[in-house]
Amino acid sequence: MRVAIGVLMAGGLAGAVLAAQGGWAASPEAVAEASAGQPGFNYEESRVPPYTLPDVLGQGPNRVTSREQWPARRAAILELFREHVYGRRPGRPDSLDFEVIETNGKALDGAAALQRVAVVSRHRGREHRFETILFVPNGRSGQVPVFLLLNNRPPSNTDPTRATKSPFWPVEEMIGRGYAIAALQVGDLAPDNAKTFTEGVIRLFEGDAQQRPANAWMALAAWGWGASRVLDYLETHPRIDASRVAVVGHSRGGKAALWAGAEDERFALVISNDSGEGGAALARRDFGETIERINSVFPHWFADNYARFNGRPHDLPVDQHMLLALVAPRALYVASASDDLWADPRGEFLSLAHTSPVFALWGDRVIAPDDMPPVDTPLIVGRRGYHIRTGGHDLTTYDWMQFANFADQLGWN
Ligand code: GTR
Repeated sequence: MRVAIGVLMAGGLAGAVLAAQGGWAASPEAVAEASAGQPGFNYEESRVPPYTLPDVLGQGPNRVTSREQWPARRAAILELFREHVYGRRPGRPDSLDFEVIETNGKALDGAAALQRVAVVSRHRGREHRFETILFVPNGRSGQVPVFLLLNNRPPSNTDPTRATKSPFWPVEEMIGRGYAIAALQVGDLAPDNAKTFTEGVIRLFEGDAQQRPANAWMALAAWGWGASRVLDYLETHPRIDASRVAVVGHSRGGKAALWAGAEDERFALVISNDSGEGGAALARRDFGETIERINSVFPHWFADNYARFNGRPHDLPVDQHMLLALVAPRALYVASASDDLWADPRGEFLSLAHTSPVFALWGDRVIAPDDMPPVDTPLIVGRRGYHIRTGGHDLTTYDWMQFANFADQLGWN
């Protein structure tokens, strides 16, 4: 039996919007498995309490009614996320250089050109370097679009020798689709542990400073900062179309990819895979992981200010649909997995749906809350795409092929 949940949009919109459930419903097996795996959290749709989302277009006389008014609203929302959620990241370092580590014009049996490049930042007498790996298809002439992965898994997933091939970064398949594909290793920017502040790019900018403000940048913001520096490099690459760069991330990498796309409007396509809490999923929707849990287990991911909302998501001045809306009018793709209830697939979809008032400013059709598709049935509406894949928390070749399909539809190929 399907249950309708009431979602009241604050301000602007008259009355309550009833959000019926769409095509997908979690299987009882997935609910049982999630409950056993991470007990003490809600995985029952019928137990999600009603919630009120902030109106993405704003309230009162300043409520946005035209696309010309969006940039000011966008800037205000971005500031709220910097202050309360992800922290404030710096701009470019004092100097930035790109050093070629390796080139091979005939990689993949001649199908692609491989480049490994060190991105070298110098700032206040300190130096930081990290590597990016790039494959560009030889079978396509001219400048080509590229997908940049923020790799949060071991480097073997982005093996430049291709001795190891991982579906997490399916080079051969993406090259076959005519797209370039790149990666960076997130831990090279900021270790995914307590050393976040003492190694990596936060140290590059702040040295050994002990006191950090409660809105200081943390690991997720540092990873996205790295994506922007790779984009700086891609802008110099003769074979890359820098106006068509997609930033992609899975899970914690997906949270970082969304924030990278918010902070850097040069990314033309932003892709979140299973990003969940603090990513695409609505914070106010009590399902799966919570703000309190994420801040206690991963205190180095978000600005310290975010912990003020532990157990109080309703007091946040934003919700994650507003993060997704920051991508407009660029392209946005959100992917979920049917057994990944910890990440709240429906909350990820609803977040995307609630960006509709913003994308509608550019004429895109509304994605309604009850438009959630069944598994393995991608939904593409103008500049936005969504799918929920059968299976668990992972980034797979299926997911990548949907990203490529979406890019094709955007006219990238
Ligand atoms: C989990 C975390 C999630 C997600 C995941 C991952 O433990 O609770 O928010 O980020 O890790 O990155 O795989």
